[in-house]
Amino acid sequence: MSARTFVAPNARVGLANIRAELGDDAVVLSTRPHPQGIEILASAYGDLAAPGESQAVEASGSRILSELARLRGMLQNQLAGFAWNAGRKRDPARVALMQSLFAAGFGGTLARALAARLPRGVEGEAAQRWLRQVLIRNLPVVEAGRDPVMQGGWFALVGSTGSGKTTTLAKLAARAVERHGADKVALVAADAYRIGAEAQLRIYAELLGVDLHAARDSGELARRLDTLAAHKLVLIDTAGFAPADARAPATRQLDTLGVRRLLVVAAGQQGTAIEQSLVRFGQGAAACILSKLDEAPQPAAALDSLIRHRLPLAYVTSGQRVPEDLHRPHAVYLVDRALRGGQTATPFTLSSADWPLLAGVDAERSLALDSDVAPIPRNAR
Ligand SMILES: Nc1nc2c(ncn2[C@@H]2O[C@H](COP(=O)(O)OP(=O)(O)OP(=O)(O)O)[C@@H](O)[C@H]2O)c(=O)[nH]1
Ligand SMILES: [Mg+2]
Repeated sequence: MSARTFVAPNARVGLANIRAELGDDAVVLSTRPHPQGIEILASAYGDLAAPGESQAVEASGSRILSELARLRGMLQNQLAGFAWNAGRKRDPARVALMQSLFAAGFGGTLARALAARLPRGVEGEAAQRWLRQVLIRNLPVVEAGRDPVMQGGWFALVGSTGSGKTTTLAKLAARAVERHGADKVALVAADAYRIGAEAQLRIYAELLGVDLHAARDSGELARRLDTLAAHKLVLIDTAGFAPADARAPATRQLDTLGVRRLLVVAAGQQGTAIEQSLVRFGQGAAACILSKLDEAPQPAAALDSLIRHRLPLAYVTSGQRVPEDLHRPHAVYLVDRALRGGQTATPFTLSSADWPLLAGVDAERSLALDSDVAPIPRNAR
């Protein structure tokens, strides 16, 4: 085995030199500080198991190779840790910005994009203020006076099961009755799947004194809509599906009837579920309504998806009361709420010691820690 010593100002440059000279799969054998930065002992991967160089490798066969692979992984993890620490020293503001975003629950795509745009020299509190402003500016909220629902038309509330479509529809209907009068608002129950869906809507229709119609398929809906031309606003309640359900994209066919979709997304869901919902139901939607904000300690994932998809947010809902718990969205409030979510301490919160581990440092130690963790009580399994 032939090992070579590399001296570089930092781990990143050292690694780049090693890769250039010994190949991408070079193995780092040891590192230590050097007056000029860092000294790295490395070997080309092929050299490790070169025939004749190491009889021990041949003799012990796969056991030694797997041990080498383990060491290689460990060293790579340590180098990732060096890179993390080097990055933190080189660009602490960018790293802190990404930490704030991750802690709040924003995703990697948006966090990286924002960190890359942080102007040079903006640090500390100023960097956090910059982040807040950028999020506020980029959150697409529908301005007061441009609310598509109150301007009138045909709207269908679509989205995942239980996201709050029917309750939100009732809240919107109540608002529209106040604005246009009960005779100008009609509801259509187009949820032909869930037992009791029409009955739930009928209760709201009776309370508000508005017409209720039922439509079991798109043909019936088209015919029904033809008869409702005199109404300023028609709100259509649709069946909820899981975003992965094959029937979910069919809700987009409503567009062909001249119906505009309002995507109802529960703010407290996992980022992946929100993203799926936006992709499967939300493409081409008129606007989004963020529901159940009261149940969302970390609504950042929802804001993240809205920002990336540029889907305008028309309303938020924050409780079960009809019509009280329906509000116009305020970007400042929502962004502050999302960033504050990163300060909530729970067992899911990352501590500063976790960040380098995430970057891969000292993977061995983290594995060893497993045995130190207190046993999980039986009833919590
Ligand atoms: N905490 C809270 N609960 C809400 C909110 N909006 C709706 N809910 C509740 O969520 C539950 C489901 O609401 P629905 O309006 O029936 O949801 P949906 O999307 O129509 O459900 P499906 O038709 O079954 O897909 C009900 O118990 C509502 O009272 C909200 O903003 N906050
Ligand atoms: Mg419903």
